[in-house]
Amino acid sequence: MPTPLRRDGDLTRRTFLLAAGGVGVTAALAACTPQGASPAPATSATPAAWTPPAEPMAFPQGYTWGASTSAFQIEGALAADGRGASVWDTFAALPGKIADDSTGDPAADQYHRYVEDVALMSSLGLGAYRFSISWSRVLPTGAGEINQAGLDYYRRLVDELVGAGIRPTITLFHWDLPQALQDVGGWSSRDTAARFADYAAVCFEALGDAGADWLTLNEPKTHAFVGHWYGVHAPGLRDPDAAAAAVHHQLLAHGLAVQRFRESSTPGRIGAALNLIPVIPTDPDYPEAATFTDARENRLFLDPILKGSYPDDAIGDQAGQLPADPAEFLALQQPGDLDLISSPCDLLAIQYYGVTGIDSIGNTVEIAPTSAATWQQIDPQGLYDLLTRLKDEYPAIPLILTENGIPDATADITVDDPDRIEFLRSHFQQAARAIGDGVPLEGHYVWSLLDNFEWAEGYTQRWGIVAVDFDTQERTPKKSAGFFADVIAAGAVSRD
Ligand code: IFM
Repeated sequence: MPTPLRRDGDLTRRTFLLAAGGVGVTAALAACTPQGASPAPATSATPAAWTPPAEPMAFPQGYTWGASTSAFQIEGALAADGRGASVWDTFAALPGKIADDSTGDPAADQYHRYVEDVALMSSLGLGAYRFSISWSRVLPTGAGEINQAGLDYYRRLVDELVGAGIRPTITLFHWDLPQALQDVGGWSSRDTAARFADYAAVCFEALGDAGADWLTLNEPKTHAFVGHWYGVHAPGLRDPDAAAAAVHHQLLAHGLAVQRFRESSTPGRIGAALNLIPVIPTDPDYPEAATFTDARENRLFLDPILKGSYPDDAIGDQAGQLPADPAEFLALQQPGDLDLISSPCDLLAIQYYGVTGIDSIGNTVEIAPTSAATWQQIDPQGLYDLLTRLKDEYPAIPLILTENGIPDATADITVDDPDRIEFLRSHFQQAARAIGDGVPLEGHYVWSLLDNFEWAEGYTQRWGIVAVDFDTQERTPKKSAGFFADVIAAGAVSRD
């Protein structure tokens, strides 16, 4: 059985000592969930075991520098041009679900301001822009007749990007399932995977000429766990078996879409975007719960896609496991499913926000400083550990890091973001270090281009390198955007 990630002995010991003063909370690690929050104890920053060299660390020629967003978080225009409702429209309208009672309208109104936003990207020197397509803009009921006006929006956006020399990286599903599909079972239903493949084929046909990098799913873990188990995201279910079904059916959807991509001979590359998290046992004598947590958080998604099998320790009633019925999960799987899910991909996209400690009984332990998003335990070296683990334990595949970032320390609009500069600098350094050690990392995308609708947190967390005034829609690059532009221009990150 693979062991969860461990550092060198030094760090493990230090981590353990820090953990002794940490706060245990029920394990809830998928990104964006307030359930991951624990009152932040005054832990000192975890000192890195590695220090960057004095000279700037250069990135390879052709390294992709990008920024990411997603449709529901930035587009606004929820009622424009025939768009259908998604589960997030429904969920955000329920009282008490969103911290500030906001909705996805107007968000950053990119639907109407994409020209300005692409110009902004150009001014920063971005080589790629990752956005997602709203399924219900293209197919308002999730299937059937195409809404040409919705599809045309993405055509205009792609053309604008390509015209500016910016490569589109297109996510097909970033959690905004058409409500009409939720009404007939959502991801609990196997049929949703087939509907997704049809929708993907529509997008390949309409936008395939751009030679984009395509990402089938964004963070299937977060959508399955936070949306179907914790009930904190849409569709708001609290049912571990529904979460397990959402895992399998999303992964099946991924495999079917990869197959349609190959059949259509669409130029470009395809893969999935997984949020992964190093899991560090805080009691080295009892690492089992951390091993199960690693299975649930990481291997449950990596293994089927890259190895064609599910780990046998991710689901069950042990501390750290997804508490669904393993027999029910097995019954969802039909012959050939895992072959489909492991259809060869061109790349693996990973999203990295930090690490977690797990104690002997499966509680989350704070072992690193958190950001304003208290689920996020910041540890740049964890990125290096994760990247080298992928190289060492999985079949070789090009990697791109499609999300990496922190929220501002304040909910108020600001352009002064020294923490983000430090976060980016230290993560760029660890990425360069990993590349130097043979990791096939080809690009790094910051989350996020713009302040936006941060799901259950509404507009109370600002993750952009560009500030957005949601009243006027004025965009103002933060200091971190200037820092990022300098790194891009230099093709290198310096020590400080
Ligand atoms: O905003 C989210 C994004 O939608 C998915 N990954 C994590 C980000 C920050 O929580």
